[in-house]
Amino acid sequence: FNVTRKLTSPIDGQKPGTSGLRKKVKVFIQPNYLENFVQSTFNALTAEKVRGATLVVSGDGRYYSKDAIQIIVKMAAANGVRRIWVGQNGLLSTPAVSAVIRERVGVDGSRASGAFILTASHNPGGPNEDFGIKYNMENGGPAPEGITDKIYENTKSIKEYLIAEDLPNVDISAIGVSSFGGPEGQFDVEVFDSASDYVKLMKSIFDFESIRKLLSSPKFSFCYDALHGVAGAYAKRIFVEELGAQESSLLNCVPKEDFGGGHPDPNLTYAKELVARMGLGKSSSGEEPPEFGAAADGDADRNMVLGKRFFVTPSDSVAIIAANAVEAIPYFSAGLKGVARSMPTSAALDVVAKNLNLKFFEVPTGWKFFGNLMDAGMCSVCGEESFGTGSDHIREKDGIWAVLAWLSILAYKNKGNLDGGKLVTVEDIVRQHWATYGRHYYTRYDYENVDAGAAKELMANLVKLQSSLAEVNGIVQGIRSDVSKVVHGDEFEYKDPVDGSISKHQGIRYLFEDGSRLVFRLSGTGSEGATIRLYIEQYEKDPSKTGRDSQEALAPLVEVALKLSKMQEFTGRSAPTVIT
Ligand code: VG1
Ligand code: CO
Repeated sequence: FNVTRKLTSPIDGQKPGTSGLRKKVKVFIQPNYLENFVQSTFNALTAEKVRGATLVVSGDGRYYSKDAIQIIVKMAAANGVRRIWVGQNGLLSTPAVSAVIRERVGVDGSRASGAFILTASHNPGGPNEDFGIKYNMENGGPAPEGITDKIYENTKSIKEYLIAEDLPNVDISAIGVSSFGGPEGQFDVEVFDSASDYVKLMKSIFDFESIRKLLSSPKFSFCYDALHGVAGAYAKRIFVEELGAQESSLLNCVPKEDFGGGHPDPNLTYAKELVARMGLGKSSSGEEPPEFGAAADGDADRNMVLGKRFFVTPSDSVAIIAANAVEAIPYFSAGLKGVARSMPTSAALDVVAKNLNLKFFEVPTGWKFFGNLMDAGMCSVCGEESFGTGSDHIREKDGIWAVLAWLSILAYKNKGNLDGGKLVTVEDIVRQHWATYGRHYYTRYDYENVDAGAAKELMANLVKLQSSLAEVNGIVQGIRSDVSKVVHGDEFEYKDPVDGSISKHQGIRYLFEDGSRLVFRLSGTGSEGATIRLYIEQYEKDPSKTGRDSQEALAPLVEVALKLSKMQEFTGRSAPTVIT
């Protein structure tokens, strides 16, 4: 093939967000849009990470992925990349990409040093919906801010990109290697099985035999909903083939370019079928629900865990996994190096860390911040309130890992129970956890696609208010006299303990005397307008009061948050788009 230099000019708005660049497909298919971003990424990396390198290109299989893969392959060839690895049919979950970078050895003995992941995660897909791209580094984690800032700077001054226009399209449906000759020598594209490296890694972490026993017990029943995302490709291999679950326990496990028209976001609003099957919500079928249910998002890094008629908040989930990991999961048997959560995630994990005397870190939203801690050996288990949970086995959150972690805990707690005795359920485990550690009532209100200017004004007003706590407390007590006092207000700022880098403006916090918190943030993953996220949390230590309905327990704080922020005045919205 030959290398062509194509003239181009900068296109506005290519700043990567919390997790890469996410835009409507219509934006991505504009001439030069993808090409500019990919070339800007190559230019942001040091030469040895491009020339002669092996890179992974794949994603959640959403609409436009197949075209994007061919373009990126041609650009990689022209930029001197030696080898591209593609998951069969272009499918690799985000956690699988991380595992592939860290673990996989190519047919010729090569190792990968980076990846383009093609996904917009939990955002819908299809010609009128979202596409996305992000770059991961040699540790298997998302590019740090230093690199994403550089990519953005490059997109603002780009003048040309390199592409091997005459390279034929590669057949990504068949496993095998295609080799081509270019001006600098050989270029290979290796298509490989999307699941096998990931399955191997999971088998090295968990005790599959004990999970298999749990799943085959007549007392236990299981259900998994991939929402037509890429998790389906892994669910079948792991839950059915390896662990013996019934095929009928898989819902929506065929990956689709448009996720079947749905919103591949595993929460109580969007995972409707699973929620109904689990006996939650209004549309319950009347049949006896399974003991355990879980769902994933489009790229399979998120998870929702449910028990029979019972919802586990993601903030509780990471705390419970951390509290039980050493006993229940072989990978952690030597102990946890530390635990971490994102700032808006509830403090349930903090209490576990304190009780078990574990190192603890609070980082800004987004997985990239956990990676540095893990690379430095300071963190084993971490999580976010946004249905993200994971560990240092890779450098991304991992939806299927979280499900296997819960199944491991259930298997461990039920060791002697599967033949005789009563099953210890998901709900039992959570209630027991609350009795030991106290409960963090928690909810998140999302206001999606709000006018960007209005959202900015709302945030600015909240920051301004923080200059006088006396004034804030006056307002708060005027709204509800039954909430405690605000003792601190700030904009969260993080200094990375490993590399010393500082991330500012990571969300506005109001901290109350009794441990309650209100947090306000603007989303960095939306593709249109602005999304305001409001996080509300209240700690209850008294075991006799940990069983209340969460929305009811939080009602006073919710009222304070909405009135204090003047949500309706600024946004015109009387209710959030989604409550989780
Ligand atoms: C959201 C979540 C955040 C998560 C991010 C990426 O970001 O709040 O916790 O890490 O999505 O997850 P934001 O900026 O919209 O609040 V995923 O599964 O979309 O890669
Ligand atoms: Co995701």
